[in-house]
Amino acid sequence: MLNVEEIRRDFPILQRQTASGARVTYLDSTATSQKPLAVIEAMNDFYRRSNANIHRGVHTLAEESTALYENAREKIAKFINAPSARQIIYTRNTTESINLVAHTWARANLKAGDLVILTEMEHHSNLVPWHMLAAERGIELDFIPVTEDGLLDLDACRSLLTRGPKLVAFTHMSNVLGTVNPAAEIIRLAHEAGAVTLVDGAQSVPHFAVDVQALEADFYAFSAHKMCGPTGIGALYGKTSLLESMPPFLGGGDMIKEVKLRSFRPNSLPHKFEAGTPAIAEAVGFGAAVDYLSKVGMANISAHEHEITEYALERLEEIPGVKVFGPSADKKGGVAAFTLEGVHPHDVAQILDQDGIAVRAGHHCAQPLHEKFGIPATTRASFYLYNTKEEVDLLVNGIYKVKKMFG
Ligand code: C6P
Repeated sequence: MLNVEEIRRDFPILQRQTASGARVTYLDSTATSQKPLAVIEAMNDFYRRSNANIHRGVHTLAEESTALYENAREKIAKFINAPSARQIIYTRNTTESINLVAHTWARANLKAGDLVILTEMEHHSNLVPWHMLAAERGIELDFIPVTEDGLLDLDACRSLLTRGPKLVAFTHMSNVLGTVNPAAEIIRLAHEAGAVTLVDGAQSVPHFAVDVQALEADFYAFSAHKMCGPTGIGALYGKTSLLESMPPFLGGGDMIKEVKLRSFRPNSLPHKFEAGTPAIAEAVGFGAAVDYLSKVGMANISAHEHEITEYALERLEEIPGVKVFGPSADKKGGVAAFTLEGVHPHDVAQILDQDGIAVRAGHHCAQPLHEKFGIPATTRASFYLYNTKEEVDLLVNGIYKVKKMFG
């Protein structure tokens, strides 16, 4: 199990206070996680010692920086059990990873009338790229419904699959309901129906062990900043045969083997999809984040989050007027999105902030899901390896304070 007090010492930001003198209670890791010293120092060291452009120079610094960039790719591949680092494409984030698939694989393979299946619990980054393709190409979209208790309706999924979709793209874990979807089963069903699968792993990779080979995922997208790494970098995993058959994404330096005035030959994997000078220090930080999480142990992290979430749901549900969305703790990760009767979610978040409690309020980039539940917004608390039951108590006390202020 985790020694949370020791872990908290790894995160300098958790020691700070707000202007009012309150200690920071960070319950917003679903938006972005905090960064341990190991990540901050890896990036600092990179700029102090090794900074140079990659894949271009023969000098010592260029070779060092290239090695650091590529070593990080190896670590990331190992972290999700990808067969090869060639199958890890660096992107800016999950959003760009999904857009990469929509721009390359989908534009090369989908035509008017082809069906893409999504779910009602998707983040906008796994909705809007498909809306854009629907407008451009006339592809059809349909959605696996979400049940009242926040689960995907798998019977409805099976029936949608009889319509022969070309792609099934879904989130492994909802950023609002916290639902952990049965990814292996959905992928198996989708493959039986002849569809390619794309998994949005923005909320899964940071919180529990993900094995892309065991899942048999065709594409898997995630972001470094939600898993103790820096902003500005993410990854797309893909099966080699798919990645090799896809046209490049952006054109420019590094993604080519040869350029003539009127033509070019794309580079081999993974460089074919990485045009221009990439986020090199961020890749180094991403590698350090993966090292940090591996050292703590993903099984320990998910067990700790489960304990905190179970406690949080229990305590939140005690508060009259609070309604928590999503399934029970055994079917979800560390997310508790809730409404408080008679108080706008933004007011809840603002009053909690007076005591240093950081939560997010709004639709969390999942507007259709909120619409489904007939609400414009929720207040969302989310938990990670550094959160404690005492912080849950502070949240609960804060909500009682809000209730008192609003009578
Ligand atoms: N959700 C949240 O507060 P990016 O921004 O590309 O790193 O991640 C996008 C994304 C995609 N899918 C899911 C399930 C997500 O939760 C997110 C990011 C944050 O919920 C910021 S909106």
